[in-house]
Amino acid sequence: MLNTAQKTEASGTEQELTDGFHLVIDALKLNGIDTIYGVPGIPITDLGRMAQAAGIRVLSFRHEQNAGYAASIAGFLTKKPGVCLTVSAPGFLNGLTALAHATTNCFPMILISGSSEREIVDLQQGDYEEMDQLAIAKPLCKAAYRVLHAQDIGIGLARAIRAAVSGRPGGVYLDLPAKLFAQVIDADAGAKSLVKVIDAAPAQLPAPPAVKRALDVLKSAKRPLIILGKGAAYAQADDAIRTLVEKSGIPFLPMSMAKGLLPDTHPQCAGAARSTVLKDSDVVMLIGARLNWLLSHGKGKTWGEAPKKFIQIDIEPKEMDSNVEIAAPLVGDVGSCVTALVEAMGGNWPAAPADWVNAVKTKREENVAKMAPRLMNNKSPMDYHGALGALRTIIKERPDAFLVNEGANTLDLARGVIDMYQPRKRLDVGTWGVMGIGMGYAIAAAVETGKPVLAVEGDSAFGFSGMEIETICRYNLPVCVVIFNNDGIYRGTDVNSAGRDPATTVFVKGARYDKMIEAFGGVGINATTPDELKRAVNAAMDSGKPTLINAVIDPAAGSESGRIGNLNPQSVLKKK
Ligand code: ADP
Ligand code: TPW
Ligand code: MG
Repeated sequence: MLNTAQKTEASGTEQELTDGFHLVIDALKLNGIDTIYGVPGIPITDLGRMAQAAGIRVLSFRHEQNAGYAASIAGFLTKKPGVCLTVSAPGFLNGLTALAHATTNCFPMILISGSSEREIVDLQQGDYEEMDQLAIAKPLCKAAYRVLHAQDIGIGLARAIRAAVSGRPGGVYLDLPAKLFAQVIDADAGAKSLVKVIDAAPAQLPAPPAVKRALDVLKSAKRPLIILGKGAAYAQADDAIRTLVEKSGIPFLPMSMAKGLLPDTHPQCAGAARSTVLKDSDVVMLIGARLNWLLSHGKGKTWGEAPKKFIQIDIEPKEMDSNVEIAAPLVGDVGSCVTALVEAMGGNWPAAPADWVNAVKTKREENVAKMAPRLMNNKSPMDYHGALGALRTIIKERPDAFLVNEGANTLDLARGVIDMYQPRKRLDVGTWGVMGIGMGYAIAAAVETGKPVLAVEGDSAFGFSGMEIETICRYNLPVCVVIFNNDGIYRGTDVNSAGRDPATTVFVKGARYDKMIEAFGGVGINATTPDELKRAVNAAMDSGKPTLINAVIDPAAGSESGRIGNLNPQSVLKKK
């Protein structure tokens, strides 16, 4: 820090000085935060510049929401808080959706926002971009802090980091008013004020009686099932999880972003027998997965008539009994809990009941065989299965590539069709089913890991973050975006019965999204058959060049709301 501090003459003695800008940067660096996603402007323009000069990677986006989504998924991938940096009021609000998203999805993220002068804001005297940001952020994140004095920057950032990654991870807001950045203090005092967070996410071990209870319930099962959620993926306890699954011999079902924790082709994977295992299982062990809407709240038709017992591993004690009774709660981090289970199982744990294991296997093979011919069709315009059949092969051949995925039909069908082989490679809409994560996620995955990214996007989904293809080209990232262009949301065939404007769910017919990326020097390709699509994606992945492929999908191929049409209320009174 001292080399960046200014020297001044003060009453004849030389004093090393530092300021808020330097202290923020030094505090980030001290805590190993080496990447910032954001949009520059007052009052953080110089912060971005200086951070870049100090060796931090600062990625400038076209919209804060996309920078925020990038930060959130960087947090998921690295277990360090992803940092998003925004300007006051409107920039802050643009980033806030992503902060709430991070909290909802249990991803560690810090939204650092500049803000206007407290004295003016608090008296509502109309400052430039005036807004009480701290108050607005509070209900939407795990914790929110404001730093008013340069000597508190170190402790403020330390609190933000610890709040983001400890316990259940989530979003944290850090408010830095404009005046703070230019505050000058003694450099030595500044250096001493910085805090390197020690053991930011301490291991949380389950109590031995809770481990025993869980194993007793598991042992009593005739039709056991393990469900892996994105909390299990986040934990990076991959070996321990594999050992538990294989030692127990129990079929496992990965939630969307837990796909690849064990390969989808693993003999115990029940992904292709989902409805059977949910309905017929009698004991279900949840590992880092909530019984929220994505699992029908643990009750109702999806789960069948027979009584069920749940074992739940989660770091958040309040998650237990959130929807149904949890017979064996195991509160702790996934790594510690799974390791404790494996140890307590000992050397002669009984094999999972063979009739159940075989029933699941048979069902799964039936479903896979049913799907296979649909994936090989070479229709033009393509249907979803034909196009996804091509992409499925690409991920099989390139298992270390990331798959970013959003849309409705484009999401639901890709999730089912594209097998994943490695942990944390499938990144998608998450708990909210939100559209708009696509380009932010793709950028962060490439930046954080250097690995190639395939983003499979509905044409509507892409539109929410599409301008970031300029960002992808600017940083020359190995991202290949495939747009499933069916002329609209769910389908491109809707007609407005009043005849004036286009229907609400349709877009320009035959749009050529591939032309967009050409404006920024990227490669644009129009693909009308699965073979063309496969060739184009392989070329993009080989070259690592930013590429956008417009995959022409039959506008009539999709269904309303994809696979969650049951959640879509429809009027029985509407006029024909
Ligand atoms: P999915 O959508 O894949 O079903 P959820 O987001 O609903 O997964 O659930 C993830 C759960 O994992 C959350 O309840 C969260 O508290 C928990 N979790 C996150 N990280 C850890 C961890 N390291 N150890 C234990 N539980 C965790
Ligand atoms: C932030 C509502 C869910 S899915 C979707 C929308 C607008 C787009 C589906 O069309 P797409 O996919 O992407 O072309 P396809 O293959 O079915 O045609 N705003 C936000 N989030 C959500 N989820 C919506 C709106 C929605
Ligand atoms: Mg579409």
